[in-house]
Amino acid sequence: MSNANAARAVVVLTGAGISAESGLGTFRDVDGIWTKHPLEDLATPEGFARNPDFVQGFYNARRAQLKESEPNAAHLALARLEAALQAAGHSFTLITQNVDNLHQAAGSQNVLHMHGELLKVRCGGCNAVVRWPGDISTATPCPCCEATGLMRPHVVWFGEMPLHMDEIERAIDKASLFVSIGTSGNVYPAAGYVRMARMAGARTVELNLEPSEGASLFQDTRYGPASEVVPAWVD
Ligand code: BJW
Repeated sequence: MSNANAARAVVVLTGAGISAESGLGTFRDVDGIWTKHPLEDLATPEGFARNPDFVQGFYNARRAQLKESEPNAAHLALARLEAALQAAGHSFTLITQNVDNLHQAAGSQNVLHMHGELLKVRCGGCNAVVRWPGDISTATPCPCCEATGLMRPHVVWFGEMPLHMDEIERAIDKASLFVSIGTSGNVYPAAGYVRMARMAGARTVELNLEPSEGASLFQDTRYGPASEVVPAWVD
């Protein structure tokens, strides 16, 4: 039994790096999304208010890219780990900053999407969250309140409150093992979770292509592509 399978309460935090080998771009790497498009225009409520069609077009393009993507060996390894831990009566929580659905496609069950989900849209009027109905423009009416012009991607932009905060903090408070995978550690509150986990007494592990911003806070580190280091760590 590996260390991962032996832990009582495992919390895993994932970021864009885990989906890089599935063909989805990261944000801050050399050719990352924010090097091609200014984040102020695409990932803030102010940017959306200034140019909603541009932002909807950006998210529609990422949805099209997601349709062509499949989970890789790292997503599959985490789904195996969850199944093994649950069979042993232990707990497993997967917190992802990613808006793709590749963890679910790999078979993960307990996934908290703290930055929302690409395949959902939200009404800015009544807050209804619904599955993305296909290409969406600002003129699409809300299926719940029927208001037009208020549908937006169900994602968390800078300055907005991430989702599932209470559930995430409860899981980290009980964690015996905290593992961070494929995230640069630049964006809060996720970047603060390793410190929170240390305070809760958890062992901390970083699996990433290279040391993240918070690398010194991790007790174990393994660097390399997620499709190699994650299965090697899990199995
Ligand atoms: C590989 C690999 C391979 C590559 N294998 N690895 C000053 C100080 C502190 C905080 C703030 C501050 N000023 C403002 C803030 C708050 C702000 C923030 O953190 N800003 C920072 C820039 C400083 N945060 C917010 O506004 C958040 N809300 C908030 O704080 O609310 C208030 C609050 C208060 C108290 C408690 C709780 C909340 C909201 C943040 C929303 C982020 N949204 C985005 C867009 C989502 C929608 C979309 O996808 O379009 O989320 S931005 C973007 O960054 C996206 C990601 O989820 C997020 C994190 O990026 P990630 O995943 O780490 O990707 P990269 O590209 O940075 O890193 C990839 C890593 O993978 C690298 O390390 C590579 O090496 C590695 N890698 N290939 C393994 N094959």
